[in-house]
Amino acid sequence: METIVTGKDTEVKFGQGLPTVIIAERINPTGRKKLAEELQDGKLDILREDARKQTEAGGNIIDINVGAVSVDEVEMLPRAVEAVMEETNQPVCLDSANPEALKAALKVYPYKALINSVNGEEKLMKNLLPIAAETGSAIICLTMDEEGIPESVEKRLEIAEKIIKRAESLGIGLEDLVFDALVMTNATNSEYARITIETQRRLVKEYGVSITGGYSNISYGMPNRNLLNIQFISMGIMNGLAAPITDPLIPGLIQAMKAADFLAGRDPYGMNYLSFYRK
Ligand code: THG
Repeated sequence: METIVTGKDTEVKFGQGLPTVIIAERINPTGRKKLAEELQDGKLDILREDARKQTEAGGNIIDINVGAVSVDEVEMLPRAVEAVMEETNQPVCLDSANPEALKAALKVYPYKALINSVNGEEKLMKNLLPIAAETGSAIICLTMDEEGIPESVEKRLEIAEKIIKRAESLGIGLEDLVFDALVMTNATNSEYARITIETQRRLVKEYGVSITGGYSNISYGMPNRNLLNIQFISMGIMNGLAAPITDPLIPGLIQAMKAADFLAGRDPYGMNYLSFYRK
């Protein structure tokens, strides 16, 4: 099963057995005061630079989150999408829970986008899955619901099953559902990394779906976050991770991913690895 999203003259494919692709996360005002201030002033200079730099660094899909205090996402998300399209041909991932903002952004995006995200909450499934169905977008599905983030793998799988059934009833194919097994900081509970990996393995085994996750979450509160992020992405790649949400500018991350793809049998004969080092 392959998930496909597109930009201008660009197709990005990911799924089991395919090389890992990066959903580039930097366009997000969380923890970035300057970006938040620009968005509040209606400016898009930093956002444009982030789109360009992340593409140059090897980001394959550009996540766009404009959710800051007092920013009207319905107005800002489509403007941000238009700005990103002027800087890069890589497809976009629309990171918002606001159905009106998503609809407005999808209206100005003439290609196939990734929506980020729905979860097992009744209200979200009711509001967001029809938008994915009607626009032919792919959509990230979080394995949580109105009761929060389940600690157990079994409960996360039950929620996945519920979302899959609902999506199927709207005619959304399994290839357009990208599952987020939920990455939480391992500083809080040292089983969290294992729970995420186990959930991913089960989702792949039972449904064959593409897997994503906010991989930078693993290291909150710990020193040398980049090291933990890189290590956890490598572990994910051996265990079915198709498209991590992460920062492609982290030094060494792209190299580690190419190595992990090769070792996980996702880069036959090391063709990508070899061509990376021929450059
Ligand atoms: N799952 C899905 N989508 C997501 C997440 C997820 N979207 C948002 C988030 N989690 C992933 N994106 C980010 C973006 C930024 C940071 C972490 C995750 C981050 N920012 C630095 C900080 O806050 O300290 C600042 C970065 C900088 O200035 O360089 O850590 O889990 N589906």
